[in-house]
Amino acid sequence: MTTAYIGLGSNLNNPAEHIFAALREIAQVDGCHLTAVSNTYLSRAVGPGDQPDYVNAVAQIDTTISPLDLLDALQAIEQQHGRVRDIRWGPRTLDLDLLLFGAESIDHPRLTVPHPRAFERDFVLRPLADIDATLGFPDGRRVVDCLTLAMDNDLRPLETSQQLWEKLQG
Ligand code: A4P
Ligand code: MG
Repeated sequence: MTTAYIGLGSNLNNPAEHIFAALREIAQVDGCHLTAVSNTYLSRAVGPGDQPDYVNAVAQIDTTISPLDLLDALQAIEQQHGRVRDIRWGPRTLDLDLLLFGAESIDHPRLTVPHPRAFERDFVLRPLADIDATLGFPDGRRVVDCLTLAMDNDLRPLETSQQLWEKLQG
């Protein structure tokens, strides 16, 4: 059993609903058990052009499947949400990033873990710290320390983890 963290982001077509539905779908993946969710945040988009704000969150799961099988499952969920891959960092209905997979460092053509940009993004680090303020990366850096150095994307709290968790149970 491995504890893994998934970053969720959406900035098209009612982002908060995509995030909520995706949490449900992650909980239903075979071999995955949803164990915690972060607060959700609005954040200023990093990327080209004038894009709507994102909704961002992080999910914690316990899983028995391999990292590549988990990536396949996450990409299948993105596809169900009508994700179109055109412009890098362009607006999207749903982006699911595998942020951490236990203490593993993975360097595969399809999968880099920890997610290479996790260290510098407040919209990843803050929700990670919501779930576990003691969390660290495989290289020993602590999430909370990275957060003090991260770029500021004007995070605004949207829904608390508790509200979200109760809705997920309902
Ligand atoms: N891939 C490699 N490692 C991973 C991983 N750890 N998790 C590969 C998920 N995928 C991983 O991703 C391209 C390829 O990365 C995948 O096929 C997979 O094999 P993608 O989702 O198709 O493309 P992308 O998301 O446009 O590119 P990229 O570079 O992954 O973008 P990011 O870094 O995910 O950034 N601004 C705000 N405020 N909030 C956001 O959430 N997100 C992005 C996307 C940009 N700006 C944002 C946000
Ligand atoms: Mg991505």
